Amino acid sequence: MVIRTHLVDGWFSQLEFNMGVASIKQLPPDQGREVAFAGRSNVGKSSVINKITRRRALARTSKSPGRTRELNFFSYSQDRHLVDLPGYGYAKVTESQKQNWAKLLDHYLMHRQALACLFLVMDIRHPMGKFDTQMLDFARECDLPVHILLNKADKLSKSAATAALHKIQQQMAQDQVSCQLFSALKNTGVEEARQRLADYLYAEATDKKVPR
Ligand SMILES: Nc1nc2c(ncn2[C@@H]2O[C@H](COP(=O)(O)OP(=O)(O)OP(=O)(O)O)[C@@H](O)[C@H]2O)c(=O)[nH]1
Ligand SMILES: [Mg+2]
Repeated sequence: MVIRTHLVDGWFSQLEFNMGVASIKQLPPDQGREVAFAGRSNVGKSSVINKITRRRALARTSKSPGRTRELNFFSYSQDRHLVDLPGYGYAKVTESQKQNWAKLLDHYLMHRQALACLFLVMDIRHPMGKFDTQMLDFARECDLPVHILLNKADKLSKSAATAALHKIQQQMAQDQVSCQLFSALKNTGVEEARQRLADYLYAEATDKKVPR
């Protein structure tokens, strides 16, 4: 399904940072629809969000891992959110902080009705790490669609990047999981991801249903 470009442009241009959530009780009301960006620390989740929404500095990025420390909600309205999740695998935090994040993330992923799709960002050079696989297993159990972005595709030759994509696609030959190449640096795959994100967030607005 294709939502018209001018609608998508309008929606994404109006997204605003809404809140950073550090504990379960701070979560905004579970209504409407949202897409969350998950992935290992430093894979480029925040950079991907900025590229897809064509907003230079909507989400804060950093060269050093561990930049995003809360669930950051970017909202178009009370009913439409993008969520930038803290990266998993970030070592330089205390054990109690790690447990706190894990608890919050587990709760969010398990109970959030508004969550329409998980955009799982991986570094194309090191895809399918332990946490990625856990996330995919979990999503399958909950019937939650996942769109995998193999980011930093600029770090590989075109043929190596395509080979990596095909390998993952073969492994992921199941419903509810799709996969694409992406480079936040070189703008690879932006349109495809943008359209997919718009479908999950806003399909209702055009009276079409997205799978869940
Ligand atoms: N070469 C290359 N570098 C990228 C790409 N996307 C992001 N980066 C770089 O990777 C680093 C991390 O980017 P972030 O977007 O902050 O990553 P993150 O996953 O949000 O990190 P945390 O919030 O710490 O988990 C930055 O130095 C980015 O410039 C890409 O497609 N190609
Ligand atoms: Mg980040």
